[in-house]
Amino acid sequence: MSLNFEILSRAANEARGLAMDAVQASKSGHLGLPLGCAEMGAVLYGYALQHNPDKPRWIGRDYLILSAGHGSMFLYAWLHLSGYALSIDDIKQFRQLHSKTPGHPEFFETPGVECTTGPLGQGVGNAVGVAMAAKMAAARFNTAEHKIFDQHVICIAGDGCLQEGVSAEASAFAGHFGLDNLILIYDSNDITLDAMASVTQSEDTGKRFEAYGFDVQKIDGHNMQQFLDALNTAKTRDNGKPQMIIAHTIAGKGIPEIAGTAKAHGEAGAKFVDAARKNLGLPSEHYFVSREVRDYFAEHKKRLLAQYDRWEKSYQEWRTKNAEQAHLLDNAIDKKVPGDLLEKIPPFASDAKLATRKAGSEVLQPLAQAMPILISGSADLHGSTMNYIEGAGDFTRDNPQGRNIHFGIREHGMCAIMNGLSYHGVFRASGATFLVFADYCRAAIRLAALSKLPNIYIFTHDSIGVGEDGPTHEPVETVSALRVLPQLDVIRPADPEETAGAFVAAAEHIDGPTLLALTRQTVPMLNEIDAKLRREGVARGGYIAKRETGKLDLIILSCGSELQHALAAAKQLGENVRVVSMPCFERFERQSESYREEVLPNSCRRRVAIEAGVPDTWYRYVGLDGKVVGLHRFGLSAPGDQVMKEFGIDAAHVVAAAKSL
Ligand SMILES: Cc1ncc(C[n+]2csc(CCOP(=O)(O)OP(=O)(O)O)c2C)c(N)n1
Repeated sequence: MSLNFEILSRAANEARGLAMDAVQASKSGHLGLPLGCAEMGAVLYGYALQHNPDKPRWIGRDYLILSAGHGSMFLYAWLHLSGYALSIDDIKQFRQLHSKTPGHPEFFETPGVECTTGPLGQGVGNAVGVAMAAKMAAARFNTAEHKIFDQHVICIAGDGCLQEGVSAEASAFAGHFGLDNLILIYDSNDITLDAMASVTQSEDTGKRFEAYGFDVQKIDGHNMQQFLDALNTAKTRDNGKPQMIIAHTIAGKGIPEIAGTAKAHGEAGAKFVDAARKNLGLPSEHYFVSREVRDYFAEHKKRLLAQYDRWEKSYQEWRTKNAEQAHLLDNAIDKKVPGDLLEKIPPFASDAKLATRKAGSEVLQPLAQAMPILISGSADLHGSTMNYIEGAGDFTRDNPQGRNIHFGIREHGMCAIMNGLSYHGVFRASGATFLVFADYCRAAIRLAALSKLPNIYIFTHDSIGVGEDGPTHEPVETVSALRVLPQLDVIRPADPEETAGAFVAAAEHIDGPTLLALTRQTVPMLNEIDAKLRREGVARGGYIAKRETGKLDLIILSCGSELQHALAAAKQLGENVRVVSMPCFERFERQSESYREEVLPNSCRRRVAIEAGVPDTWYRYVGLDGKVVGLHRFGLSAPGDQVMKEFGIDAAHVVAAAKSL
């Protein structure tokens, strides 16, 4: 079958019309991209993409990721025309309360939306992650006879996406690891939001991507044949290179008053829409889709479903012949986690002296064995973060089965790529760096939380206990800053047994990300707390680590490497003192009110918390009457125990604080 230019041009203009009507009605949104990329949308959705509108999560589909998420009406228009469960009424609700058509694409909210995008550049990182996951899945599950995973990942990015550093990190990674299933379409329209792109960029982006290891083609993005040829070339070149198509387009094409200028980017064109619609041959009826275009897409959908059926038949054969692999894949997609993970982790010797990062390393091995889909990467710090899966190999061009990912010194890219792995939906992504660099990752972690991706962040060197490396490497505000991110579990375990509980809690938490904050320095085994309680208590977020023997009149709260000081202080303060271990605020908040009241009874207002960091988040639990032993300044370069001492992070200061209440 060849391209039917006439009907696809018409579809492009009708998609333009849908974008214009929706933006006009909501008095907000972005017209530049949906209008500028309309011809490419027609070729992709009307011809080239392998997908199934009735089964948006079909594992054999091509992925289309709109990194330039502000152009969301592009996606909504084409998903609607393609026959996804996205009605014209949904389009009419663009950007309205609880609609399926939010301002920027949100994963979960709209069938056919692969990733939450909007913060520019993230989608490029996501696409790289999806492409990596697709490579891994092909290597793990395809057989000579059955190619279950055989797809392309197409990403549409604008100048903004490619100006952002995260896309550079991710693209360099894609080039290095030879992700030739990735096709990056650069919507090169020479404009950004404020001005012409030339005001802020003069680099040769094509050359830059060639230097990353991409193949680069340049086309007129309004020429459907050129675009299709470029797509086909990109799909069939077998040279181990990711592909870039630089599509020169006119932003806002169809509204002459603003087309090709920075005004086209947003909703400024909305006031010219009535005339523009006429010029495009659209009738006065808004949200118009012609019978011919509807018929074309209905026919096209039949072709897509037939293609899907062929895949499904081969898939069923594969399932019969590879029952064990099929079972593994089912469990992976359903995010099933083995129920007995805690039992798989041997107890730590009661006289062990380990940093929690080292304990984490020991915990990770049996977990990784029990969860063959668990992937563990590090931003060039495996040696320090200690999250290398022994015997699982490294992910490389030649070994896509490898489960250890060397992300390089690309923390932001790593986290955006991890999001892509999770969006893909087969693998569990974990990644590691020093906790202080969570700030480099934050934009991607925030999106993981928003999209409820079950990522596991193994972030080590979690306090001033880092010591000699000094204040640049000593997080003081980082744990608290992460605690305020909605939908992110932050777990800071106190000793090796709590670390075991923390890793299992993270593995079992499948509807959102978990960040594990682990120490660089050795911590003692807290044997005075029952080992089973330490392991299982973490899952509840907070638990009574030491119960008072007399009448309760003081509660000391802590977590991580400071819990030892809370316990030591309690010994000095006598029988009426309770110690609460609070490794994860978010998990504790999800417990029943009665459980929370049992652990932290309202009646006891004499409370002290200790953490080697800024005190603010602890006031939630110690209240106005309580005190927090912490620090409100940056750390120091010196041996870690001396830095702790210098700032009074010890039992003596807890005792003093308690006595002062
Ligand atoms: C990280 C980030 N910074 C800034 C913005 C705000 N913003 C949204 S679109 C845009 C302009 C992007 O230009 P381009 O990618 O060329 O998009 P076009 O104007 O062609 O639609 C800006 C600055 C954002 N969404 N994300």
